[in-house]
Amino acid sequence: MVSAAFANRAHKKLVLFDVDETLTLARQSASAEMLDVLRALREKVAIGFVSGSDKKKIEEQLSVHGNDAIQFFDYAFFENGLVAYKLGQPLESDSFILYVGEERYKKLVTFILHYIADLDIPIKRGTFMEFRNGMVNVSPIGRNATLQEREDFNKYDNEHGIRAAFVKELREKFSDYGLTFSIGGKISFDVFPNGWDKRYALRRVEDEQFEEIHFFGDKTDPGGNDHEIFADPRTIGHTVEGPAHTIRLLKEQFLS
Ligand code: M1P
Repeated sequence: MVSAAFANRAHKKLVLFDVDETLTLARQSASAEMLDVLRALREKVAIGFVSGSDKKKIEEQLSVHGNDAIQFFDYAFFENGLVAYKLGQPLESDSFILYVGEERYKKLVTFILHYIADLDIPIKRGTFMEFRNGMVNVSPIGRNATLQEREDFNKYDNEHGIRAAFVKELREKFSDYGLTFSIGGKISFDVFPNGWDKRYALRRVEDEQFEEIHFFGDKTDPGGNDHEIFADPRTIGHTVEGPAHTIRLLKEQFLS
């Protein structure tokens, strides 16, 4: 039985979405059409998003066209659900630094910054590491890169495997840390404790006992940051090739 909070929905189902390349183009805003479709969907089922990104970035992308992302969705899961809201109210958070410990974290940061300093890539910008509540995000080019610089780096990375080599080295060097190194976006990778991938969000909806939980994402292949939640037996997974594809599938499967 779902709680009274969702009693007005036609179906006791939850539909969860990745954000970049699923609800929006990478790091861009949701379209008015996407928000209209989600609004119609929310009349039938509960809806939520699960992103690796932090609150600030997601709000730039989803709090658009006069909406507030946290109010617009039943569940808002930032940083894989480590920072979470249900029906506009915050849920308890967990902490990356408490898990890793200051001393071990310092060794990790020192290694990462040395590694980036020695990297020979076409351009470097700023903010090579971003410390978040539930994870650390690492970018060889730096998070200050412009949209064009992001695209250029992503192309270069696909050809030269910069991030793949980096995470391989980290996995070997820090094998005793219990950490996952996950290449989710275009210019960076996320570092978080094992198990704190997007499945973390699922434990936060367990109390509602939804009859079905659907998940839509683009990086659903092994190694992608949507893979674990997509392949989890608790979800029905859907792979999409971008926001236009998501809209098409939602119209076919839920709104026709
Ligand atoms: O798509 C999710 C990823 O989005 C950003 O990645 P990038 O800047 O590399 O495209 C980051 O916020 C990352 O943490 C997140 O997983």
